[in-house]
Amino acid sequence: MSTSLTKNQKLLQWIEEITKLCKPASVHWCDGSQAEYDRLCEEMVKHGTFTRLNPKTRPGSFLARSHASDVARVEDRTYICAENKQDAGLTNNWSDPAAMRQTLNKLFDGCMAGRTLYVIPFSMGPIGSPIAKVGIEITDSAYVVANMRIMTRMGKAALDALGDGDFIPCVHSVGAPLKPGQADVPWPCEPDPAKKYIVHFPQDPAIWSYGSGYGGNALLGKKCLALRIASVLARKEGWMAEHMLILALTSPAGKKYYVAAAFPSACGKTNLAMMQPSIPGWTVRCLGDDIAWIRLGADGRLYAMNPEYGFFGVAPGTSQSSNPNAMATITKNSIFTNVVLTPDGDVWWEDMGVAAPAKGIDWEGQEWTQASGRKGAHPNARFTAPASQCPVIDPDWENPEGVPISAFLFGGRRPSTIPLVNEAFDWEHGVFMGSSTGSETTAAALGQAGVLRRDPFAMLPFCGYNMADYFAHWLSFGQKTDRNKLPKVFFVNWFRKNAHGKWLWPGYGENSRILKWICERVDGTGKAVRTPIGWLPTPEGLDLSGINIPTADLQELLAVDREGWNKEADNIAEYYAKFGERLPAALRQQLTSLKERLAVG
Ligand code: O2Y
Ligand code: MN
Repeated sequence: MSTSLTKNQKLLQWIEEITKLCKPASVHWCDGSQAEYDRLCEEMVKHGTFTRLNPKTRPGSFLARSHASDVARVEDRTYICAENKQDAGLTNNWSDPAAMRQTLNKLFDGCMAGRTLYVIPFSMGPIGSPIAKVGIEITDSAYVVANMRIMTRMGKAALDALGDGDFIPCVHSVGAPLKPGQADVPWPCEPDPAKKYIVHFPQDPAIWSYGSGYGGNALLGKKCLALRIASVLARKEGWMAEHMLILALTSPAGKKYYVAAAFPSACGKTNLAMMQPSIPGWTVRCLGDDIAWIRLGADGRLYAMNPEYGFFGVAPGTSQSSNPNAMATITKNSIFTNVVLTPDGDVWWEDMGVAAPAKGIDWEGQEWTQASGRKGAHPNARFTAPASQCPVIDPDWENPEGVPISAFLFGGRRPSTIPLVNEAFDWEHGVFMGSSTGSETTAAALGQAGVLRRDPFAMLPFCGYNMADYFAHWLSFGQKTDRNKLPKVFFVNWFRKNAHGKWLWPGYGENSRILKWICERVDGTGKAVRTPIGWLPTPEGLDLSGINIPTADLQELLAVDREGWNKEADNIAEYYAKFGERLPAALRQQLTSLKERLAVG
C-alpha cells in the first residue's frame, strides 16, 4: 500500500520523522490483505523466522522460535512516563518524560538500518465503532505485522476509518540494526535485558518499545494501547479499560446473561471465556478472553466490548479437556511461538493431552525427547489465532455497542481462606473486592511458590496511572447511574485446597455451576446467606446434581474462616497503607466495616 492512500498530514509527517530517525532500508505500508500476509509469511519461512506447519493437519499455520532471552513481557522494563511521578503511582516504573525521550532518541537513531519499516494502521474495536481507537504501529518486525493482523483489525480499513483524525502513535523496534552485508538471524532482538524499553507517554498519548519482539512487548495494540494507554483515556473520557474476559451464558429457558471477569495472568481466563458448561441446558459463548472496554449505555447499564480481534493464548496446559474450544480455534490460520515441532510438521506442548512425539525440536531449536527431562515448549509459549475461528464465538462479539453486563467477577489463585464464591453487598463493597484481588504465585510463574501477590482488578501490570485514582474511578460509577442498573459483583476462587493440598473444587466446565448461581443472584432467586464477608451460597443454593462433592469439602468451600479473614484484612490494610492519602476514603471504610463485621460474627 502506498502513502497516496492517506491524506492525513499528521500521519504522513510523523512517518517521515520516524523514518528519518530509524533509517530503515525501505518502508512498507501494510494494507492488511491476505496476499500481503501470505507474502510476509513466505518471506519469514525463507528467512528461518517461521516454519510452515503441515498443511494437511494445520493449514495456514506457522511455528516461530524466539531468542531465549525474549520469551515474555518485561514488567521491570515497562515505564509510565507521566509528567508528574505521583500520577504514575507506586505500582508503575516511572521515568521523567524528557529524560526518557532523550534515551529513546539515542536508541532509535539508526535502529532499523538494513531492515524494512512497516507501517501498521490498526483499530482496537470494530472499525468505525464510536468507541474504537485507531493506532499506527511502526515496526521493523514482520513477525509483529503477521501477529497484529490476527490480533487487531489492521490495514486499509483502519486507515480509511482514521481519515483525517487522530491516531495513537506506537513505535516498535527489535533493536537489532544490520550493518551492510551483515547476515540476519531468525529472531533479532536486543539480548541485554537492561536495554529493553516498553515506554508509555500517557499525556501524548504515545508508545515506544525497543529491544523485544515478543507478545505484549511488541504487539502494541494489546497491553500497551488497549490497557495502559486506554485506562488513562478511559478515566479522562468516563469509561473503563479492563483486563477482563467477556462471556455470555444462556439458561435452559433461553435467558442470556453477559459476564465480565478479571483474573491475574495464569488463572485460566481463556479457559473460562470458552468454557463448555457441565450442567445440562446451559451454553457459554465467548466475546473476548483478555480485555474489555466498558462504557455506560443510554439506558444506564454498563456495556462491554472486546477491542481485540484474536487470541494470544498460553499453549502449555491447553488441551481437549482444559479447553476444547481453544483447541478447535487453533486448528488453522494460527501462529505458534516457542512450542515443540513434531516430526510430522505439527506442534506439541506440555499438558496438551496427547502423547509427546518420540522426538521433536524444542522451543530452542534443539532435538528433544521427553526423556531428556527438559520442557519441550517454553512455559509462556503462545498461540495467536483469529477470534472468528472460535466455535463458541458469540454473534455479538463484534457489536460496536458492546453487550450489557449483568455481573463482574474477580478471582485469583487462593488455596486458603477465600470461599468458592462470594457476592458483594453493594457497588462499593464490589470495588473493595476488586481492589484486594490477588493470587498466590505458582512455582512455574515466579520461582517463589505460594506468595500472595496483590493484583488489584488484575490490572497491576496494566494500569497506566496511579492505582489509587483508578480505584476512585471505579467508585465513581456508583454515582454515575442508577445503582440498581450496575452489574452485581462477585469474587470467585476455583483454586481452594484442603489441609493436605488437594483441590476442593473440580474447576473447568464445573465452574458453570457457580455461574448458574451468579445468574440466579442477578435474577434475585439464588439462595444465599449473609455473612461478614458477603453473600455466600447456601449448600442447596448450588446446583451440584451429577457431581460428587463430599459434604465436608463443600462446607470448607463455603465457610467463613474467621482467623484466615482477620489475617486477610490485616494484609489488605498493609497493602492499602502503601497508597497513603490517595487511597479513596470509601475503601478505607470498607476495610473498617469488614473488620467490624468479623469481630461481631
Ligand atoms: O508474555 C506475553 O507477552 C504475553 S502476556 C499475556 C498475553 C495474553 C493475554 N494476557 C497476557 C497477560 O500477561 O495478562
Ligand atoms: Mn492478560
